[in-house]
Amino acid sequence: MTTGKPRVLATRHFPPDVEARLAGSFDAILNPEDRLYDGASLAKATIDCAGIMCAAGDPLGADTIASLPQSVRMIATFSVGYEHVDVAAAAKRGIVVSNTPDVLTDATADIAMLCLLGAARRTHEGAQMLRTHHWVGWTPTQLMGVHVTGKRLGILGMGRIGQALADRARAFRMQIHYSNRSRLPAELEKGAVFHADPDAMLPYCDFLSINAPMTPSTHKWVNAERIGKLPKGAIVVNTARGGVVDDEALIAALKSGRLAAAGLDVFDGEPKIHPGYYDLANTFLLPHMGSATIETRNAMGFKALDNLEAFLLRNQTPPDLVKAS
Ligand code: 8YV
Repeated sequence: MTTGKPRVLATRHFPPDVEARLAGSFDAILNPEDRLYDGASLAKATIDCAGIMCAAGDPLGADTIASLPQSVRMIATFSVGYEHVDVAAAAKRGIVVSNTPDVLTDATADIAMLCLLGAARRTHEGAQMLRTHHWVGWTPTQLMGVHVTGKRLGILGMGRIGQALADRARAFRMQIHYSNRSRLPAELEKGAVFHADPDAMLPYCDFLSINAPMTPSTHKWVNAERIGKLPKGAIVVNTARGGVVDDEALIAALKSGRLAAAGLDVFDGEPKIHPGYYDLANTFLLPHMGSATIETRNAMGFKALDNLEAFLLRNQTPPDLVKAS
């Protein structure tokens, strides 16, 4: 039965309130079992679709985009990161792309601070000791971690999430250093030290937090050479994209003690993470939970829908249009 509304395919099972609105506004094809599409099955499933609501990890590279039916006019990703969508290939096909900035800033910055604290204070080891019945009781030397207050935090990528992390870290009296494509105005910089050359920031990082998107220039940016420029015993935090870190180099530095610890929420090739991480006690690892609050996931979905509705129902430019760089 045709509803007369544009057809939109949801590649994933989204929160109930988001799917309810999607189904109200559009002729929605939902994915209640949350099965993963590959490029070929996605192209087949989008026959007669005007829009696709997708998420990070979906296969929307140039090959898939080239094989999408002509009916597809818009891809709205339920994420701020859009490295999974070949925006240039979409533009070539006349397909517009939108993302969901702003609404996940606080939730992701919270998780970055959690990763920082979790790694510094050996919380994985402590929690595991307790839950495996190996806690013999308090001792004066048990699980001594690294102090956070007053230390230097270097932030690679001072966009919305980097700035929100800096705000949180200031409450811990951390000294903020950052590197970004451009220097922030003083009211946003709030006294943080800007490093035009990100490599030059590394010697100042007792903690290094990755808050930069995954691009060809950030791919495996945290490598052995750069880890060597960090102070000995530094801590690396990543809540952006796993591909920004060279896993082999990070794991070697965590094993040798060159780095004290790492707090990671994202991984290259997730969910099949580098097996070397599983047995490393000095890691605090989370399964890509940066935006995982009910409020945030709803807000992301509603933002994706604001964009789809603007373009497909009202013929307007989507408010969060992503342009090919
Ligand atoms: C999302 C994220 O939950 O928005 C992003 O870029 O990394 C996550 O917090 C996920 O990517 C959903 O698509």
